[in-house]
Amino acid sequence: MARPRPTVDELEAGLQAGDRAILSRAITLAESRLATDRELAQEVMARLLPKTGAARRIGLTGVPGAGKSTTIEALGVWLVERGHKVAVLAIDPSSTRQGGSILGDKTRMQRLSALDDAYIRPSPTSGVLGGVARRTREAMVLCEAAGFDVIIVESVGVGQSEAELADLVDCVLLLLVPGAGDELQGIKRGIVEVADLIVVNKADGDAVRAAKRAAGDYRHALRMLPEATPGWKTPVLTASAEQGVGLAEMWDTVEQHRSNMEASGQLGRRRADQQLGWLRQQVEEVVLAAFHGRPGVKDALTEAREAVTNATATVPQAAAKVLAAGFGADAPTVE
Ligand SMILES: Nc1nc2c(ncn2[C@@H]2O[C@H](COP(=O)(O)OP(=O)(O)OP(=O)(O)O)[C@@H](O)[C@H]2O)c(=O)[nH]1
Ligand SMILES: [Mg+2]
Repeated sequence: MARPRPTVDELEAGLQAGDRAILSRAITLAESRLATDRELAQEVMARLLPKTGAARRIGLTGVPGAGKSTTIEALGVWLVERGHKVAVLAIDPSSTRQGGSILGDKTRMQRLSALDDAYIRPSPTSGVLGGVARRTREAMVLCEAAGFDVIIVESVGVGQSEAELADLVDCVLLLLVPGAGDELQGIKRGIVEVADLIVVNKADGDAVRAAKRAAGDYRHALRMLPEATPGWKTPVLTASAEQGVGLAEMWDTVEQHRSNMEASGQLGRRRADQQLGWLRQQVEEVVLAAFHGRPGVKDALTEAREAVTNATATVPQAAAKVLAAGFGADAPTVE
């Protein structure tokens, strides 16, 4: 049954009071397929925008089983104990993943999810509007508006999501595990290239030495790669999320990265690039969808595909026909 929609004033007041139920409601409105819901969410975001942006935005990535959830639980509790308010978001469409969904993770993040100063947002089920990155961005802004000063975005490091992750956050933390001399094997180079901090997890019991050795290997390998943040040498640490070892060092390094970025101006540049990239993407997506929605374009595209496949027209000729179908007399010339 549909709940009555809150007013923009109610949402604003609720967010400012740090009300987690209102926060969930606002995120759901931002993801809604209903334009009126989204407009409401945009309105409250616009009001609160000046109060956002100060949070630590951290991306956590790593192969399945690396210990991301365990790390979030341990680091999150550690941070809350030190007075922080921690929000956890997931970038993955969880429905396609086995066992790793952040909703299932709520049970693995039991201590954290029980805390008043923590907020864990389950991944949206499929069928909500917008790309994953856009949804995460808006959820992040709303969490900041609700007073969360540390936002951790979890992403499983197997696909293309790492570039997307780097585009959302200030600091990418890559979690690795000591493996049989794997160095950079099995890990997509792309992930390593965007990592601002690498942590070799599961450095406990018999694995301590292997973890230290792996950390050394990664440090060595990193020298061959460009810096993820200009002017910052990606540190490689070891930790045991399960035993809570290495958390202070992990957080110190995140803070050092932050100070480094602030001092060099990288933080402002990175965030401006992210915002402008998002702006461009939104305009382009809408323009493209509007073009494809014009009468005649679909048929013209089908014909153009056939013409190109059967070599009865050149590609520019076929493209010109598609544009003419959509734009008529205003069709831009094909270069
Ligand atoms: N020995 C040891 N085991 C750990 C540590 N951290 C996590 N684990 C174990 O590794 C397994 C996977 O941990 P998760 O935290 O669920 O890993 P994840 O990266 O979130 O995995 P996905 O969500 O499936 O991508 C669990 O059985 C954990 O108990 C650690 O520091 N030391
Ligand atoms: Mg997990």
